Amino acid sequence: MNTKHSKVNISRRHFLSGMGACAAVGLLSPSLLVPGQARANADATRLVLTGSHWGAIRAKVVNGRFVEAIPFELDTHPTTMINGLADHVYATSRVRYPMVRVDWLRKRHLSDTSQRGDNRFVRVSWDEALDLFYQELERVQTEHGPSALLTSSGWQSTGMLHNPGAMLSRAISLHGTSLSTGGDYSTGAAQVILPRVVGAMEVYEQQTSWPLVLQHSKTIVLWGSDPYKNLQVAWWCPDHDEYAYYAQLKEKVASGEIKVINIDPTVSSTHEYLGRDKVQHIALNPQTDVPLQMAIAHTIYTENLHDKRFLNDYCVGFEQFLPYLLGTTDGQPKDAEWAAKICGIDADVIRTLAKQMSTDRTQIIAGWCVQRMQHGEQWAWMIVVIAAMLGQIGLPGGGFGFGWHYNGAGVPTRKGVILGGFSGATTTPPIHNGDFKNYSSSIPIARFVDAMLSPGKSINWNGKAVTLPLIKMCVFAGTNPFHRHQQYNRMIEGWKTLETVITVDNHWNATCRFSDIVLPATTQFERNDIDQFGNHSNRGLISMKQVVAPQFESRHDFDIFRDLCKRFDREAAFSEGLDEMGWIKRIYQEGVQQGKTKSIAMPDFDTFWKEKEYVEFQGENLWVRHQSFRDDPDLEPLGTPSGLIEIYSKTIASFNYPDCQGHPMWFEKAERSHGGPVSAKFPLHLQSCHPDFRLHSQLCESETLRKLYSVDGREPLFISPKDAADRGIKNGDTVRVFNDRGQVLAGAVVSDRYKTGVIRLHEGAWYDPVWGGEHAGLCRYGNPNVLTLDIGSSDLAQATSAHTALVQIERFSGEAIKVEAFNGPKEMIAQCEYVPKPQQ
Ligand SMILES: Nc1nc2c(c(=O)[nH]1)N[C@H]1C(S)=C(S)[C@@H](COP(=O)(O)OP(=O)(O)OC[C@H]3O[C@@H](n4cnc5c(=O)[nH]c(N)nc54)[C@H](O)[C@@H]3O)O[C@H]1N2
Ligand SMILES: Nc1nc2c(c(=O)[nH]1)N[C@H]1C(S)=C(S)[C@@H](COP(=O)(O)OP(=O)(O)OC[C@H]3O[C@@H](n4cnc5c(=O)[nH]c(N)nc54)[C@H](O)[C@@H]3O)O[C@H]1N2
Ligand SMILES: [Mo]
Repeated sequence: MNTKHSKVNISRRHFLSGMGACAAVGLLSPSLLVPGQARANADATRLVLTGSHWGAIRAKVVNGRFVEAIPFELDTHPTTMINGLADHVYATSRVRYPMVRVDWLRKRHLSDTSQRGDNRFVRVSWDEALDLFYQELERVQTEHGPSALLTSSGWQSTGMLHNPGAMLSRAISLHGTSLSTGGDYSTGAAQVILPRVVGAMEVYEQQTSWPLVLQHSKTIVLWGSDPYKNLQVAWWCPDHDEYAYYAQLKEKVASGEIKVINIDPTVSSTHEYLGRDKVQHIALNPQTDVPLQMAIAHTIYTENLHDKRFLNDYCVGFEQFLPYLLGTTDGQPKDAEWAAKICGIDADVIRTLAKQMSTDRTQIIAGWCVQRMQHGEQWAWMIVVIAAMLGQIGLPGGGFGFGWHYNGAGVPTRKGVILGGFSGATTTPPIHNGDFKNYSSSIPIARFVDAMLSPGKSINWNGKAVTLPLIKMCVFAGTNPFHRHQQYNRMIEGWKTLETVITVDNHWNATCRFSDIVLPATTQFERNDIDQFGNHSNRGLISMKQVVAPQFESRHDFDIFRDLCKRFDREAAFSEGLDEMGWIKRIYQEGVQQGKTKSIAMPDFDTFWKEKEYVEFQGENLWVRHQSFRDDPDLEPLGTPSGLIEIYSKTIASFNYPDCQGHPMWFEKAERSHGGPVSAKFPLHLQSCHPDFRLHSQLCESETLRKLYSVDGREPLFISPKDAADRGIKNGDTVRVFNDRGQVLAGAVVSDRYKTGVIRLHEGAWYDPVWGGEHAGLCRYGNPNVLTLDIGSSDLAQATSAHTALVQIERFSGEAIKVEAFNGPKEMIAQCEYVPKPQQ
């Protein structure tokens, strides 16, 4: 099932490495090694170097068409996903022209917003579209003020210049102040709790160098983490160097030198890669990690295996936590017997696991899915508490880490430069600087639909009170809220209260469908840019050369937002007088200056751009996370109030939140499978993990990739053999997945990698409503967020709880319904008649 080293790529790698360079070059002619410019003129076939979230490629262009993505020579572990990159340019779903929703074009902000989702749009000129955009900004600022305007971006594309989020942000803030948001969907709970516990976010940081882990660790615990799948993509262009270390880990697991334990309801891709039978699987019930953690802590303590010196010298508050752990406060010892009933793991297995973790060096590798749940903060906190009790934090191959599956963590960092890029900030003051009218000026991003539904409501957020604003207008660039957010039918209700929604995107996804104005952006393959090569590894810099001309009427985000700024006389403040190449040159030259301060020599810009096309940095530094703190806690204190690890946090206790108190605790979930709340009605836990063959919703548009995983044209629904048999479901059947929040169709894939009671629909599957905006409306393709629950993780982080959701499944026996998600809008003429939705 996993995607790395697909046949295609494996054979290509072997092909390249198995022959002399000349032979390979001959076959891939024109030469890989001649300068880009010469290549460009060579003949009708060109190879163009560029980077992406999926890695660097040589894009093969034949007669002006991008036909194939060939892995960059320095990427020895390319992902299968690059085979979808040409489709990213040419898919049927490309946004071709500026489009305005029929009724909005007639009545502007007074339109019938319940028609959103019916997908009927009118093509307009760029000038008309940008005039409308500007007029709406002006109207909302004057009529309602900054609290009524929300902008947001997300995973967009790589590139230091073409950063749609920064462009959106700069353009809007040159016009007027607007709502700001905090947190993100990735690590919303962990990034709020961990700074209070260990003084740093932990999630996005570099981890201990792999060579040290491979040398020192005896036990590696993968706790809800699937690096092998998730490292395929990265924020900047990945080099995929970390995969070489996973290959070494595999060898050490095979030889018995390192023991790997996978705590996960499923056999993850990493588990499968390391060897199904070589890895110990703790297939706990979903959402029950905290009871398991408590029982591990209880065993470590009662067996006297805890490191008293570490708890004493490096931590505060173990004594306040202990009465809860032992049950003196609530009469319930959090022992293995207690936990076994909740998490479905035998008490003996839990005790053995605790002892195994206490023997020799243990590295805990924690992912992020388990914090993307109700009370997700508690699990992250308990990871730290267990590691503190083991006393190995700051030792090579010991302690905890929350970022191993992301941005190539663990690959030693090279000495290099980090480019600045186009910034969303500006020193030019805004034209409109209105009053927030007692509404808060910042909200947690995952609660933005709460604001639409309950403006004026007060909620708690990390020690502050937030008054949710009355939002009238949203602008999105580089994010797809109709993939990202939870519980769409609730979101659609909130969406109706918005007067105007503007989206800049390159694919006609469901967010475009639910917008009023849609502006077509170029893809990254239609522009020039520059990127980091490698993330934590800092392997180098890479030029991103334009592969093909902009398709249809798409324009670069840079030009779109610059022309918007022209309408209020801020063009110069936006562009700083530079064009695309001017910016790229400036970004590079700032890097050269930075390099000088670090004694790193870099070629001049012309040599870089026209000849070398990439720069490789040298000097790998081995490093141990938290070592400086361990070596000298007085000189290198953590950023917590005590400077130490806070097993008990006075600050959090002082907030008096019922769902996040002074020390980690087990709280029952709103919905939980395996006998928990709501499971009698909806017995199956819905995982909406990150996809094997996509980056969220990006590349779902690729038919080439969909052929690898879709089932009869729909998103795969992974289900255990028993759950399938109980429902008479066979591999390849179309199934209906439903709960009280909605329903979707999907194609069954029966897999013994899933525990009974656990099913999966990957996040990012395109939402394909039969009639947009209707509650009962079925999603024809299989998007999980139709079914997920939209509540905050707790009063502390107010993060998404996407993974707290139960469903039921049945074989779908209705008439075959065609998937329409990838076909773009229905183009209407401005005078077309209103067609009401059919009554359901
Ligand atoms: N149920 C569930 N939901 C989840 C998650 C989960 O685990 N379960 N995970 C959450 C997480 S961790 C995340 S990070 C979010 C991700 O949520 P998003 O960041 O919203 O996801 P993407 O699909 O990457 O959306 C990026 C959008 O940018 C567009 N785009 C690409 N290039 C450009 C460009 O150059 N210009 C412009 N203007 N647009 C461009 C793409 O076409 C796409 O529509 O999803 C969250 N949602
Ligand atoms: N291929 C690919 N890689 C990606 C992305 C992508 O879209 N595609 N997105 C990137 C982004 S933005 C992010 S935020 C990260 C996401 O990183 P994560 O959130 O860590 O990734 P997931 O794969 O969703 O989940 C990791 C593991 O958690 C397990 N899990 C689920 N529920 C439970 C539970 O109740 N208990 C335990 N113990 N384990 C559980 C899942 O079975 C899965 O194996 O991935 C990044 N990498
Ligand atoms: Mo994420």
